[in-house]
Amino acid sequence: MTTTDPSPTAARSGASATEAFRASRPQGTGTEVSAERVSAVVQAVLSGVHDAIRRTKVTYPEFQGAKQWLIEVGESGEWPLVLDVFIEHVVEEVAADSQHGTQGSILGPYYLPDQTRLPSVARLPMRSDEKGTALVFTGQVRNLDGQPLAGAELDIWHADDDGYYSGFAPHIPNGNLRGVVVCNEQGRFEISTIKPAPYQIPPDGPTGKLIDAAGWHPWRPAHLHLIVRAPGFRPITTQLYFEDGEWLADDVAQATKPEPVLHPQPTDDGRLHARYDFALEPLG
Ligand code: MBD
Ligand code: FE
Repeated sequence: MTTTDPSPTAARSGASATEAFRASRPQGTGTEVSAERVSAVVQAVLSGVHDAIRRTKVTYPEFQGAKQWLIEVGESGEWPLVLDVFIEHVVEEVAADSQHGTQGSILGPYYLPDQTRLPSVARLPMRSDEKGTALVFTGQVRNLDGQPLAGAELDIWHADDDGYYSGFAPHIPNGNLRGVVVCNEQGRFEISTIKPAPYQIPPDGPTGKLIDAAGWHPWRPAHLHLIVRAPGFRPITTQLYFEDGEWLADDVAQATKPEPVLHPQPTDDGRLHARYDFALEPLG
């Protein structure tokens, strides 16, 4: 692979996800955890692994193969991808226990902060020849009592018509199909974009190779990613899927839920229109 290679390879998207994750972390995070907590969590994880080895009678060649795979995940920068695809959904499930309002879903590896701020009626930044079915996404942000939240924000990002994310594929301009939409005084928004394609785990990296070796499929259903915020309210990280979308019932990341699903209707001018309203809970 050369630096002028424009193809969105796993090595590139994986390494960029590792860089994006590092950049998003405050310095020194992690040092405030007590020894009791570290011991409890790590013991539980290790005993789960020990049990799996006993149950499946893992052999020495398999153990050394696993070691090699783990080294490759680190070297390729795919730890954010591996963890968000196979594990984050359970962390989100635990977090959801104490969350009211709109159902959340996982953040995933491709969020980028500080994107272009856009007015309540906006078109996401896109290429002049952006492929895909035009999609108009409208809705309202409210509190749990149904009162509109003026000044709410929708931080939105999604894949293009080929399933690639800007910032993680060198052929796509920075900021493409990403934006922070500021809702109007009634908490309403109207976002023009295109319908994303399903996402495929890159086949050429260690995550894709593991999926292939296990005989699983590498697909996530098409989705919009969102962080919905308003001052004084708990932000919600979620994803919206498309009714009848491929892989909706069989997401490799197990992050789909019945509620956050769009039901797009065709418009007279050949676009799709989807509506979704969000409910935020006050900060505790
Ligand atoms: C994605 O686009 C995604 O949303 C998740 C959770 C994992 C991998 C790719
Ligand atoms: Fe995604």
